[in-house]
Amino acid sequence: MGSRSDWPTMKRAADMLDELGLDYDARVVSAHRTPERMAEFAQGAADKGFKVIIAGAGGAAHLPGMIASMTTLPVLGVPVESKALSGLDSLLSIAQMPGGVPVGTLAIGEAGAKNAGLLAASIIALGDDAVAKRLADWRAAQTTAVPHSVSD
Ligand code: RP5
Repeated sequence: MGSRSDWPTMKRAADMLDELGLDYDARVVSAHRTPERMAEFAQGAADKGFKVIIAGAGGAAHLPGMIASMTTLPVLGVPVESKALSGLDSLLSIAQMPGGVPVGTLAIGEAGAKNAGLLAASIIALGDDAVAKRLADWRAAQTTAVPHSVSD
């Protein structure tokens, strides 16, 4: 994430990964405040064994796109809700990547972070049957938990 202040949002992704039993690193890597840290992380991520990168940032949110420019790992971008523009700035900054460097963009805020965790699990599940089973069980439990009426 671009700032420690993004953590309350990005923790939703971490919670999801915890629930599905996936390992992760939760790092603060700012595109504009720590550009060298960002480059070192993005360029070395694949060699270090990372499989998916979830990048959350707010405002002029160039972090996901910059990371995606330095790796071919899948990058999932989470637009963090900003004070000035409620995250619309973050969303457009992350979603409107020019053709050639993709960022898979999620919804603004906590729902986007949660779904980024789920989507990362889906990607990992393509090559890991145990993760695929946990993910399928989680989705089934979510379905079962939906009541048929408001009095249930
Ligand atoms: C972005 O600026 C961060 O991702 C964060 O969402 C936003 C504000 O950062 P702070 O000023 O709270 O550190 O880079």
